[in-house]
Amino acid sequence: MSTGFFQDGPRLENTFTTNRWLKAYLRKTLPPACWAEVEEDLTRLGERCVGEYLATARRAEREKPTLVQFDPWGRRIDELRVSSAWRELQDISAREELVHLGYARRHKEFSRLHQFAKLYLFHPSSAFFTCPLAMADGAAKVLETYGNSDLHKAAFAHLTAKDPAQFWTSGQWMTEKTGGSDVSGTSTIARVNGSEVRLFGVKWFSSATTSEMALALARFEGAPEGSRGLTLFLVPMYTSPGQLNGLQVLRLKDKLGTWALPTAELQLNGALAYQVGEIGQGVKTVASMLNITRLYNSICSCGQMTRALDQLRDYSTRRMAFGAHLSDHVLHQGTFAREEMRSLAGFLLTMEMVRRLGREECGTASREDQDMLRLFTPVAKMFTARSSIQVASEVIEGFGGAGYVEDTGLPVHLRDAQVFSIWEGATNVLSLDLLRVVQKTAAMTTYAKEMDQRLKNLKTAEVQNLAKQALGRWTALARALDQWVAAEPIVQMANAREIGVQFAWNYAQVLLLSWADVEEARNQGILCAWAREMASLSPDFKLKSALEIEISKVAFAEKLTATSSKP
Ligand code: MFK
Repeated sequence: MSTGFFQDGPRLENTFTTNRWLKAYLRKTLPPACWAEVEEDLTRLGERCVGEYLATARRAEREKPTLVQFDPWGRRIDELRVSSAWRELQDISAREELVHLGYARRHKEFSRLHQFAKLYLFHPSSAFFTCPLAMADGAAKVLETYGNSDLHKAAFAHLTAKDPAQFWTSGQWMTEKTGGSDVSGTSTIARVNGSEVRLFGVKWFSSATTSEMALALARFEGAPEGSRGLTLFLVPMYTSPGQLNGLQVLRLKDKLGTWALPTAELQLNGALAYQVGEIGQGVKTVASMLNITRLYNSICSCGQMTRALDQLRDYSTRRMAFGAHLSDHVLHQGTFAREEMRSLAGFLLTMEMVRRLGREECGTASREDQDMLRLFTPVAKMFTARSSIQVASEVIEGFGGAGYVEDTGLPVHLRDAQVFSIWEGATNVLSLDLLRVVQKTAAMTTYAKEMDQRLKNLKTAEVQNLAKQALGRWTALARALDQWVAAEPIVQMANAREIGVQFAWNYAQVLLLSWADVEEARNQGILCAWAREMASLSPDFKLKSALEIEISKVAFAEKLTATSSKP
């Protein structure tokens, strides 16, 4: 028999005005005139993200994409059917100028901050439409940098359009059966026929299959093996409306999450393609796309964490257990604060990289900006991606059984978060990218210098006190880093992931202290409390030695089973 009790579910309000740090952060970071415009835009967007955009995204998730491969008479058509809501999300993205802002550069070097603040709010109400947006932005970056033909320029104009009728998104076709992280085994062939180039091969993961174009890696016939033999191509999806460009959609992937997003396997049977960048420089050319899409991955992880935490915070004030609201239980408070600090650290790291990206694109970046951008793009991505899984898991647990039930709309947080650490480079691959930067550039020296300067230049008393502890930790880490840089390759590699985590926590704390230092008293008090909480989360670090690495190989060594002694 019903008790007549019904639990209130979590409620969301304007996600900008209720955000715990975005407003204060932007107010301190943007010039006043720019901030006034951005604030108005974000206030409007924050309202839509809990209203019509969220409803559209939920509809897109309910009405999953399907693939119709044959017409009633047996002709191959490969028609991808997506919810009208998915198409609406594309139009919304154009009208919100979600890619356009980054290239129109209305706010000069601050344009990227405006754009990414919007993506941060939009992502959790977008059904992952941010994936095609990431690809569109990454492709625009490649074409802006390397484009040299009318066709390149036309594609760039579409990718950065704010008119829905003109706006295109892009796919990225790199992954093949032989490798996702390691593209050196790419077997797609680029065949030259007169002035045309046509691609033949299978692309194993094409996200954003509804896009109008893609950037694809392929190997010219006769080109060397390995990744140095790869070239990048622009491939239109259609040659005329409804006519696929020499390709077949083999099937849609049945994925753990991102249900509205059509991800497909494609067979390229002579798809017309247009070279971008130099022959044999495909990886280097596509890297500028990867660095953009990785920042998207980071900001979307942050948006997802914030949304999940917002829902739990609200619910905690409605749910009673053991005679008190959840929000009054000390263990719940501690759990929540820990996850919220993870989310804040990710936000600070990502926005700092976005700030520097804006400078780089407007020609105002220093050498140090460039070093830090290159060093911390993989770090921010690996940290936010793993954090979003952890946060989603804790949030779901915080809701108890309700968190595990589909129609509460909560399980999607965990399903979707899991893709962040896979999409655009797995954690270990990003750790190796971090190592690549350390080995090839002077970025480590720049980082060390910046940490020292930031910690020593803090002015206010409360912040300086915290800085003393941070400086102690940093000094110890810097010593370990010296050993790491000088270590043999196997030791460098084995430690790269943990080093990435250390970089993330240490730099995020220092960014938080720098921010606290310029805030007025009340905000400074809050930021200092957060800085203390964040400091308590940083794991201790000790460089793994060659011996320890040898020992850890035991996980893959042959098991001590009795099989060999079986008769
Ligand atoms: C949203 C929902 C999605 C739904 C489901 C999706 C499921 C997942 C689908 C996927 O498959 S996601 C995976 C996408 N793939 C990747 O993210 C690739 C990951 N692998 C890497 O990032 C590798 O590090 C890389 C392919 C780049 C390594 O290639 P190489 O050829 O072994 O690297 P190499 O030789 O070190 O670098 C070649 C050049 O590029 C070098 O420059 P130089 O020629 O001047 O020396 C590098 O410095 C440069 N480079 C590499 N990475 C760079 C870079 N430059 C700038 N930035 C970078 N990030």
